[in-house]
Amino acid sequence: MLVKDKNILVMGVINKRSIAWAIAQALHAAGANLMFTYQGERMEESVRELVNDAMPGSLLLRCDVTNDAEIDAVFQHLEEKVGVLHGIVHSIAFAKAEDLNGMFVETSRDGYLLAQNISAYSLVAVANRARKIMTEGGSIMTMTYLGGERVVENYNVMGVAKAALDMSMRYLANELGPQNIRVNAVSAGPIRTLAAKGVKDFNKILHTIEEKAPLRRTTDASEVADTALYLMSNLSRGVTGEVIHVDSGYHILG
Ligand code: 0WD
Repeated sequence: MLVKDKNILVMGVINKRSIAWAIAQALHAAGANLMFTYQGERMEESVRELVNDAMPGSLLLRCDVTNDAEIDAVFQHLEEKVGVLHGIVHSIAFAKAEDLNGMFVETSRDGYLLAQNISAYSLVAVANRARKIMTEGGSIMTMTYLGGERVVENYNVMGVAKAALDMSMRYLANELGPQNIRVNAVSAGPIRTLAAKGVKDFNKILHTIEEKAPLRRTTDASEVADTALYLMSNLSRGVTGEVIHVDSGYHILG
């Protein structure tokens, strides 16, 4: 009954390993009515196949989050087809591969702005449209990482983008609270996905978690998904502006 019949938009599925896909599965199993966005033509077929197989009939909309017209079109479509929106799962980030290793000090202006645009500003852009159709209150969640709180080797420009994302989440939580729209973030431990492929020495990072994290194991996407279910549901009704770490406890270590 947690999210039964709630209309929730899931942004950021690219394949079956995507964290957004694990979240979608948990929400679907709990009876939510899901809608999906995909980045562009290149992704359309694989996302469509995945969604149609598991959740036939789900609305699938194209949305490159760097494009305001595409974001507008998504929410116009949702208003017409669904009417009221209850939740958004924002699980989108991007940085150029060359900016995810080497020296942060050498980050190009382009690379810096691109990471901010896709990984942080997109949450603001989406929330601004969403609030107009979240007429019964709502829950917006995004995905963040420890590298936005402290220096994590090689995370570089993405760490700076996550810091901006975390703070955007808090400003949004403060402004949208009076409308009973809650905004939170889940800080996941490293999970092997396509996005993680861009991070140098990812295996080494996983190994460190297994060795040092309080739970002595890495994070599974299904663990993130269960927390997302909580955030999308009424169980978290008193929680906003929060970063919940689902990382086997690794963030408490100095
Ligand atoms: O270890 C990890 N995998 C962690 C991921 C640990 C902690 C946080 N996260 C975050 C990521 O930073 C991201 O915000 O979780 C979120 C989801 O990441 P994921 O599930 O690990 O990665 P993936 O399955 O690749 O999905 C991210 C997708 C993109 O994939 P690529 O591989 O192209 O980066 O975000 C989407 C795209 O589908 N995306 C866009 N969507 C719309 N417009 C855009 C865009 N311009 N750019 C990327």
